[in-house]
Amino acid sequence: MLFIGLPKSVERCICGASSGASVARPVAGRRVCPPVALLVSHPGAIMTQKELGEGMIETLPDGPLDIVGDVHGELDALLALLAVAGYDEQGRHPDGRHLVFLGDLVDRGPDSPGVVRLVQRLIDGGRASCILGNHELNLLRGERKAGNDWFWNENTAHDRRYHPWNWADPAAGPEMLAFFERLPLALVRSDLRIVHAAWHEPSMVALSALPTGGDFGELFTRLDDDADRLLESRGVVAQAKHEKATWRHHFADPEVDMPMLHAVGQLDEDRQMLNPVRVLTSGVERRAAQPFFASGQWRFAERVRWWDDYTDDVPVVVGHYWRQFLPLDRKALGKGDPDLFDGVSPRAWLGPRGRVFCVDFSVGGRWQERKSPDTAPRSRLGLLRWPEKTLVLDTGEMVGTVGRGSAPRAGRTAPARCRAWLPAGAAGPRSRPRSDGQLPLPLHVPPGPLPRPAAVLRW
Ligand SMILES: [Mn+2]
Repeated sequence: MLFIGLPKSVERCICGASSGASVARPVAGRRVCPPVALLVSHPGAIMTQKELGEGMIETLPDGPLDIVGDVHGELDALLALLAVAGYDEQGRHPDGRHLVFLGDLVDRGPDSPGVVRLVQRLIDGGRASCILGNHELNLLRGERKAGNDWFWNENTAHDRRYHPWNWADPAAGPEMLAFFERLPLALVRSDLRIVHAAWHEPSMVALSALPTGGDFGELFTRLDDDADRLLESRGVVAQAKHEKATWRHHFADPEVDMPMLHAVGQLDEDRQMLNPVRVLTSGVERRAAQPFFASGQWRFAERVRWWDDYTDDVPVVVGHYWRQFLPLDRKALGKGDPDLFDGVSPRAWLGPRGRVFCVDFSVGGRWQERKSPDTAPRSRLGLLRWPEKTLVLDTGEMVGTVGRGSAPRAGRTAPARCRAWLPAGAAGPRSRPRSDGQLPLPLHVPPGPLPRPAAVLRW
């Protein structure tokens, strides 16, 4: 088991939920609050003799890294990015760089099976590492979610909007799931932490207190079941059901004047935060102040900027959150929740000490951009160079990041804020005025047409 930089004990409720429970009894050497003590000591949580830490958190190799954001089946963008970044057909880099994939390789885009095959081949060749994203986890759990019918082959009406796409070979399904099963939840070394959505110390501690088998999908389901039992015993489920009763026929109607359902919001927050695998792969959520409509239904709990509470020395790199390299119409992408990056430069390190970076630039929405072939895509697939801290994008742009390592200042919650950093319709970062005065602007933007992906790399 490997936990770098974790404290021996915590002085607050490690579930992180807003229940306000006090620190109570030790479990597996950690001090945890009563609900989590109940959760981790529940017989249903014990699966096999294997320790959870084993295979969940792995060590990054030494040397320079190229950390690639969520690919979401966009194979051409990935091939273009690798070519731009200087990788050869075998995934070798002249400077010995190592690729790290942040998870969410699949769904929505035109060639999820192709992306998985490529990344698997890079990993088998020792050229790359990859962590588990929530989209891979959905497949491991057997969940049918928007954009993942390429795997299930059920030709669902909802997913026809993503066609044409390459379907998974049903015979290759088990092998693909076995590949996802081998992916760790986090990768660490002394100068870096890599996780798909959130580095949330209480969840890390909770994971370390749990015994498990090697099956993430099964673990996830058991953690959910345990959380449900706990919340039922506390009456939260009954309260939420009562609240929902009046509105149950209106949850998919964006026009209805939906009131805030507080118990439903609390239940959603608790279900998210009591499952540490959920927190690491899909982030920290809290009861919302107001209901909002997103991805086809009313919601009462929202994602929060967990990085605003991250004050550790070791930087964290994540994907998952739909950052906008150029301003995008979030509503058109089905995202009705508040934009966590509102007013923050897409090149900015996040949090009070500028120690967190998100490398997801919304290429998961490119399937929709492709429907307007005359318009250049505004989404990007990007990689973050470490330790250089520069961004390389599939379009050939290379830009610096800003705001890392700034000292904490009173009253300053997010570094490198710059409102409306690019007006809608503006050209790329070349035209951007330097507003932060801290780090260099674009290092290099190649002239001429964009690189042709498939012609450069063949796999
Ligand atoms: Mn994700």
